[in-house]
Amino acid sequence: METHPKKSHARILLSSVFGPYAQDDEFGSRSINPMELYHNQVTRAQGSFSLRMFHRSWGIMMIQENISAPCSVLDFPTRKAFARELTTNHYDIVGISAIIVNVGKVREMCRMVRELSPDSVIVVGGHVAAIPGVENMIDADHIVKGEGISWMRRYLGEDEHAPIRHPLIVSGLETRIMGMRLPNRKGGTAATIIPSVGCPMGCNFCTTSAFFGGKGKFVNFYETGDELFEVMCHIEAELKVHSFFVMDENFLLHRTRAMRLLELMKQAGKSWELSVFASANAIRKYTMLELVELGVSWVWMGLESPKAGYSKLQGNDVRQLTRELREHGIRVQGSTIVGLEHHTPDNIVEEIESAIAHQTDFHQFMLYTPVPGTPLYQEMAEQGRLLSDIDYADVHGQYKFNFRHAAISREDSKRFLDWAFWRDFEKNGPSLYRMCGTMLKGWQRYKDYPDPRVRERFEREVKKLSSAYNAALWVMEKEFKKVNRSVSERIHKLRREVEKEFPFIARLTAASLGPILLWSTRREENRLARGSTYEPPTFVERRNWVSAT
Ligand code: B12
Ligand code: SF4
Repeated sequence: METHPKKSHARILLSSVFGPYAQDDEFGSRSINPMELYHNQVTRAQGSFSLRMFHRSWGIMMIQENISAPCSVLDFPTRKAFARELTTNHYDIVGISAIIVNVGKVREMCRMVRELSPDSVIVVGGHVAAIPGVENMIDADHIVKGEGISWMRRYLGEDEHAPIRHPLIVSGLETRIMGMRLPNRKGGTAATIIPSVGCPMGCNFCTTSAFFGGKGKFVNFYETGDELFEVMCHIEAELKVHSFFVMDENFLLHRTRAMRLLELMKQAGKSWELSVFASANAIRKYTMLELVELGVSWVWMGLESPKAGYSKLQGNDVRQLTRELREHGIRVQGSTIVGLEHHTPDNIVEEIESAIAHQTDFHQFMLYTPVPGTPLYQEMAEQGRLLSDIDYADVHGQYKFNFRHAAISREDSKRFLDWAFWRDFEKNGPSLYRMCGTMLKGWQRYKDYPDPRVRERFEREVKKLSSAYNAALWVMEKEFKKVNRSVSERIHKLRREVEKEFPFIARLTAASLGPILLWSTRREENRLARGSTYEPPTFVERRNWVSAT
């Protein structure tokens, strides 16, 4: 492969695509597609109870940390900020990171680089690279498919097999709920760790699996529990965290690594909390006690549909599994696909109801979407079922089908999707309430557990439940009467239970903080009704910069 003539002396800018994001514009921003995880695809129908937060662009942070060239990361710029960065600093290489929906922004950013910094080499990476014919849509010099750290190291003439250094990443930013911004306390938010990219399960629709090699393949940054433990200890010390958001598509699938991590955690007395993604078959490789001792407190699990035949769900009663996890204090985020091949207008309501009956703490719904690069996309293309006039900005699974479904129209796909979100909210209540229920069960079950690491973790969690969350329960109980009286009664019962466990503090906070939260919740409801949206702030971070000449 060709290397850059300046090798590690090349000055590099790595940028994510420009905002604002939560608006409709000609570059592909969509109001339905904000730069938010929960409000975009999980709690979007939950009004002021929706969990709002931003996440940094970890791919470019990982690349920056693992090269020795002088490098700036520009995250969530405006077009103006991107232009300013290009003109105030000279860059030999401009790297742009994007996913498929943002191809229109990449096109514009390439145009801007050619105009404002004509000597720069343009490198585009991330999922956008999977679009067939992307080289004719954007004016870039290199379009990188798959893992980017090794590519960039090769391009700079560096050792692509050198160990991976992990950047310090605070997982969520500017978290808000019920109209309140949570305080930005050091260590108050989980740290993100990224043990691998890709997933060997190779589900036909899965874009992350396909992008990093497909079935049977993935790229491991940290092979062993020992390596992972070392990285986590470092991050714990620097960021003062106990809690980790483990960004690995199927963390529990790698049992040897996870069990070694547990062994080391026990030896060192680490009372860590892990939020993980895992498929049902992988979770079933563990006993509940192993999961609890490993600190697993939140699991993102694909429910898809029991009739779809995905191997990860084979032989698993996922509803029973969800119940069990929650009884052990593990919050479950379910993910259901709307518009699978076997769905029809006659059976889809029943399928959505069945998904909702899992009673997960959070529930993501996504349209079945053939995304470029996946086996599903290939199959649909071969069958001539892809709709040709759909803007890539609308291919994200939260709007309408981008293919001809055998039984469901494009318009109806959106109606069913929106209904699924609403129905889950109406029947199961705000996710914050559901989480509180799971936390209480965990505390009740494990408060006297012999392992002090486990007790300490549940004690940490329950502190929030016995104070601020109980005030939130008081508000949710009041406000939810308008939506569903029986859920409001269930919230009331839970609040009483919390107050029985913590008679003084829980009542005191409900009485003192409750009215303030009620006021901020109603104010937020009004703001949302007026169309208010949230945007992430811009970040500029420089590394090896001083040594640059
Ligand atoms: C965190 C995250 C987000 C964050 C925002 C991140 C950000 N700042 O942009 C939030 C929650 C806001 C978000 C939103 C959305 N997301 Co998102 N998100 C993720 C998630 C979970 C992790 C991304 C990550 O950091 N991975 C780890 C890093 C290391 O991997 P990476 O980013 O792929 O980077 C590697 C390579 O791609 C490459 N690379 C990346 N950039 C560059 C740049 C250069 C120059 C080079 C050389 C290489 C390179 O090198 C990196 C290291 O190997 C992924 C799923 C996943 N597991 O990756 C989905 C994912 C990226 N999101 C996805 C989607 C569809 C969305 C949404 C449209 C929501 C939705 N409806 O699903 C919105 C779009 C918002 C918007 N307006 O742009 C899809 C992308 C699909 C596709 N093929 O384009 C993914 C893959 C999820 C999925 N499986 O469907 N997302
Ligand atoms: S198990 Fe999940 S991450 Fe793995 S391929 Fe299937 S959908 Fe993708």
